[in-house]
Amino acid sequence: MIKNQSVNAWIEEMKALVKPDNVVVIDGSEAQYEALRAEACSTGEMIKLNEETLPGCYLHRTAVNDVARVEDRTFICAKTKEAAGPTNNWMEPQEAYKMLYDIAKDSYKGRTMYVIPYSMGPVGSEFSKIGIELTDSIYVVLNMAIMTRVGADVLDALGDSEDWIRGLHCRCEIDESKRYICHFPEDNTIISVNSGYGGNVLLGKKCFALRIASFLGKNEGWMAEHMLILGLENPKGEVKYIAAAFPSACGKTNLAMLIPPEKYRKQGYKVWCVGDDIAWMRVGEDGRLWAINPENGFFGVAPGTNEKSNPNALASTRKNTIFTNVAHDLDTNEVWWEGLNDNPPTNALNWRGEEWDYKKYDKADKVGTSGAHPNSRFTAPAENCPCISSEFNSGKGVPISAIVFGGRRAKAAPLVYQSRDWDHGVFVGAVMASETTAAATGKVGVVRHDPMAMRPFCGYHMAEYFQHWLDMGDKLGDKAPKIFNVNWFRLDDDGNFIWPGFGDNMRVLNWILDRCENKVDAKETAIGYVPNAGDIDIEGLDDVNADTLAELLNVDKDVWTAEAKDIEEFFASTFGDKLPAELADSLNTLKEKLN
Ligand code: GTP
Ligand code: SPV
Ligand code: MN
Repeated sequence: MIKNQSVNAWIEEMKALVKPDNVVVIDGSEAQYEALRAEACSTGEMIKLNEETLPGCYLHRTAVNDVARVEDRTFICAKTKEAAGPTNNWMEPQEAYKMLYDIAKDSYKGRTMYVIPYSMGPVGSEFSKIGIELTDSIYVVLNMAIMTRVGADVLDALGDSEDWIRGLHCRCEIDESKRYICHFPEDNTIISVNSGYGGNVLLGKKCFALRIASFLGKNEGWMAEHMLILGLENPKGEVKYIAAAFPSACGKTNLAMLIPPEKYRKQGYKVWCVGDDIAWMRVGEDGRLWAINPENGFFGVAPGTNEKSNPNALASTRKNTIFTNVAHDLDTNEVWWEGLNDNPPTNALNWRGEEWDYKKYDKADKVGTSGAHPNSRFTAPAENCPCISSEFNSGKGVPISAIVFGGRRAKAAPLVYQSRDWDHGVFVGAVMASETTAAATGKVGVVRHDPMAMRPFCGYHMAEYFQHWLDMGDKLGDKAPKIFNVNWFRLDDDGNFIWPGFGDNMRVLNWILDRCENKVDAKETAIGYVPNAGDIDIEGLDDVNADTLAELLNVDKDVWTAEAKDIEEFFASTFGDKLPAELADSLNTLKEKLN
């Protein structure tokens, strides 16, 4: 069925290595998917959920040791360690291939090799790139079918080109001690062994669309970013697009699909979702920055998703969705997670598949006592989303007016501020810090530097990545989007969120777009422009008054002096003299302005 010589040659090579019993090429037909779903249900790999209330939906549980991305086992196997840079793990490519091939050898014996031809981006768009993933997991096939564009038309679009990304996934024995997620940017190759969890195995997503693509983007003059894309429509029917980078589990899906507060809805404001996790951006013919979402679905965090926080995400999961590591209500054959509602099921299995008693839930031990794993996820088709943008399938992309960075910061970062210009905006992105979350293994809640929310996803030296951002700014000139920073996660002294967040974040987006159109003034501070009191609309918010807003917007001199010292240490210890001069200049300006 596959005509492309380079694809066939590689499949033959991999077959000889992993020795599958048979090979199935995924053609994108519903009949083939349906047969795979049935097979996965017959082996227990997936559980069919209530067909009346959740048509076409399935539950899957990963191994207990395999529930998140593994950053400490993720490698950039560039020729030199220097090319991978200080923020990546590195392995010498030939050594890495040898180690991985030893692990992968014969690992498909008794199994089927599924060949998934997929496109990141609409098939045929000039933004799009094609990958072939080989996997021995039906769960991976069915997730890729939702998350990417899969099938025969992708092979047609590829033709006999050799420009495609190789991805080999081997479940092996799901042995943590032999789990590796390796990228060979110079060979357009990804190899993932001993995992079955999302970001480690859906190779189109973080591995290709960010780690490999960021490297391609640097060489080809475009950008691959960990960003949502949304369109904000005003009452006149004009739509302006915003791209926003927040680290994992810091609110991209929620912001991308937000429903404006009632007052704004009545006036005619709407938010349209173009993407919730990844943006590929390039300079268009008109000189502006244009973006597409290379994905075709949402791999979203389940806990906390509910009718109030994110009704659009919830609606997206009501059909043809795969749920991973959530609780299973045995009475209704439906799914449940913490934060869905206040009625946990009383006859249920937890994410491990064990009988579960919601009364034993202990906030201090979420992983041990919750029904759903804190990093449990839904894989939902983008077409299910009630607010999906009419531009979603446009191969042309959407023009970006504003770029927003943000993270989880209990103190320091104010609700919103604007950088002075593009180069300063690159500094604002480069000094992002955020509390770690359950999306990756390791300790949760530790503040770490996560430049542009790309620390785990940048496929090359991060100082060069900063330089690439600066170069893009030079190309864009006065057509460059304005750059902002937001923080929805400021805490009061009792540990409660001060800002209501979710739909009310629209109030901040409005200020951002007003700034882009020079419609509103701002106050200059040491860190950048902050809204004047009165310019963030708080009407109708019960828990936010003028004093609270002042607190949210406050730039505390002592806190920022400490922050500047921390940034200086981070820059010096991580990048040394590879740090672009523009960023060192911005740091000096910050220190001067604080004095
Ligand atoms: P990844 O898929 O891992 O990249 O995550 P994401 O950035 O898309 O994060 P997501 O929108 O799924 O949100 C993660 C968690 O943050 C969820 O538990 C949300 O309920 C919570 N969250 C999102 N937005 C807000 C907000 O504005 N305020 C508060 N307090 N919590 C939020
Ligand atoms: C993230 O961790 O940022 C995700 C989920 O979006 S994963 O696909 O696992 O990377
Ligand atoms: Mn993400």
